[in-house]
Amino acid sequence: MGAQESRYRKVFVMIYFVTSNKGKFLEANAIFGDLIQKDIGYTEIQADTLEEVAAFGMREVAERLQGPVMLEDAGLFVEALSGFPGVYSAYVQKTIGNRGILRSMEGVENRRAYFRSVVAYIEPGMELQMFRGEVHGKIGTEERGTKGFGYDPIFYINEISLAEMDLSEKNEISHRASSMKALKRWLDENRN
Ligand code: ITT
Repeated sequence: MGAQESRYRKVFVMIYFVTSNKGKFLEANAIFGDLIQKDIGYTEIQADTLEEVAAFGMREVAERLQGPVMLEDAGLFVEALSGFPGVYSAYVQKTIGNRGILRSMEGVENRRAYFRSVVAYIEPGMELQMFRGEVHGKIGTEERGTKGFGYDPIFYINEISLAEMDLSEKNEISHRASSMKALKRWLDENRN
């Protein structure tokens, strides 16, 4: 392969990760190593599932960016709140935040909850691919830790909150790590 061709290949294989969330980007990039963050925004429709939100967003984004593109929609699903905030997680985090979730869980015994991540990927000439990951845990009774982002301080696994874990520890177990690793496996098998 000549220098010119190898330079072209390198540019082509770099994947754009469309997200406004630096924390997400850092976690994903710790798995891929060569992602490019694109904070260009896209329409997040009101829908029943993360898959619908991701697929709709991807249609818009794929028209605006040439080359391999991924985006991810994630949510926190609390069992005692019938899956809330779920697809409304971004809005709820911005409005009532972690304190609001803790307040709505006061006196609630069933603290079970999970995070779900759906990553969508497309490249020219290929069909849309989606991969899902989940991590199950509990809503704590207080915010703990300063690492991570979003709901991490109130989401506990074995008495430790995600915000108390280093990025590498979170990436051993998280919803995002699972969906991203599934995408990475698919890319390793399906791209030259
Ligand atoms: P983009 O859509 O621009 O990627 P976002 O932060 O809006 O960024 P989501 O809609 O996927 O991302 O996330 C919904 C909410 O859930 C948002 O408030 C996040 O902070 C939060 N969230 C997502 N993943 C999380 C994680 O791993 N730990 C804690 N909170 C998370």
